Amino acid sequence: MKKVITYGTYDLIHYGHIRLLERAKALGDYLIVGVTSEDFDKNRGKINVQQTLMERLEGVKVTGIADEIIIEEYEGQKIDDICRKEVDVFAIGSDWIGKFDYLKQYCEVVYLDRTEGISSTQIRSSNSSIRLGLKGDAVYLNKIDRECAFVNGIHVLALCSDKGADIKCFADRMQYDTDHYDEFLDHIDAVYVHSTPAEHYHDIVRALEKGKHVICESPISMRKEETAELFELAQQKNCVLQEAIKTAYTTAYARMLLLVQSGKIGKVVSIEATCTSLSKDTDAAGWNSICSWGPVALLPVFQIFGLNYLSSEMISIYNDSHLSQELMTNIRFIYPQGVASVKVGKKIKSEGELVISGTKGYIYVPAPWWKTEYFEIRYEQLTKTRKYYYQLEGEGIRNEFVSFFQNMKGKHTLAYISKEISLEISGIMEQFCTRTNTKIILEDVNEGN
Ligand code: C2G
Repeated sequence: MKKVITYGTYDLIHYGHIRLLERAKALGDYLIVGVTSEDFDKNRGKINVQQTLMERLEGVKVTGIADEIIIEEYEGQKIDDICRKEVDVFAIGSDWIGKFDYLKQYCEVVYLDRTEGISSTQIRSSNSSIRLGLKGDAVYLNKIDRECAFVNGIHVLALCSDKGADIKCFADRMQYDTDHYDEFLDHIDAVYVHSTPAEHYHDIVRALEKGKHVICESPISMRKEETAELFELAQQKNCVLQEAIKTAYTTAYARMLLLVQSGKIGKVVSIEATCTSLSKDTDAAGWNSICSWGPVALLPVFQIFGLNYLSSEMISIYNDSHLSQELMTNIRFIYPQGVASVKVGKKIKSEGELVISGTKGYIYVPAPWWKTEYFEIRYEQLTKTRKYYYQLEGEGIRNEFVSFFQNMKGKHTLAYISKEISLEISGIMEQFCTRTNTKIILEDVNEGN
């Protein structure tokens, strides 16, 4: 019996896939089809897959062409499969020409002509293309534009900014200044807001009132009540309102949370998160340390311990009596099950690590933990240390926009930051601004060279 094997994602299975399977099968008597797992696809940069692995397996199954279906989970698995299953022919589409020649030492390799004029990418885009506009002045918008190019179905086509010239990527696309925000909104389906924290609320209200979906760089607003109002408006208008904290969408962070929840370090009793950066434009446009770093540092605390803390204390250190030059802020939360401490600063430097301590061991995420690909679970016995690595493409921004896209399409599978957490984050911003429950330290710092 001549055995043939082929591999693919088979997302939204189409005529091109079916033709390939038929021709592969015709090369022998028995066809094995390897369907890629979600992790495998993510690792090779394929992030826009719309169907789950189960749906894709089912898609291949109903064609009735495959004699056996397996899951492709790891790099190098093809060699393993070919040897173990005594495969005679490896077949794949001509878009891979040359890439699998290394398999020739194990079996015959055949590249079959790809069917022109059809692809999953095309189907995904035509199903549902979203016109995205960017609102704000930050240079960070360049990054968003660059990363959105990897997200199928999202097209960035307009910018609304006072400093359009600084945002390099927009030379040949629509640009509006902030006086024309309403006109800008008329040209898009969804907006990414990264104006100043104080402007977020108004920018979001106007977008939602026009029925536009919103993804807003955290914090959504500086007052808990306002954020609640925005979520209500979003619901009335049937729009998505999503908080953008890119860390939440990185694979390493998401997996780390799952390991904590599954009890790998026992019961969690302490969380310490530090985020600092030294930048010249400190506090530019209201992006002080609590707005810039607070939401990301608070995220693991609220996601692991929840929101029912018994008490909290905020300590802010300033180096001027007008309280305009904040050096750093520390927030301590007391929970029934333990304590959490968050340290953020834009005029100090510290080790930007995350440590989650439990009754059996602890998780250590090295600096800069908010964009890490790597973490360790450590135990009393050093030999028991486990290291985890998950490749990070685009600092989490790509996944963030895939999640936003899926939310807009009504698939809530990737909503990582709950509304309740968004509300609590705004509450902390409010606490900082009103100095409620806050200790102030005035540090007379004479900066040396
Ligand atoms: N295909 C084709 N014609 C198309 C589209 C796809 O012949 N119009 C072929 C591809 O060449 C591939 C198979 O159908 O052989 C599955 O395609 P995808 O689902 O896009 O999977 P792909 O990313 O090519 O995965 O490690 C190799 C991968 O597993 C192959």
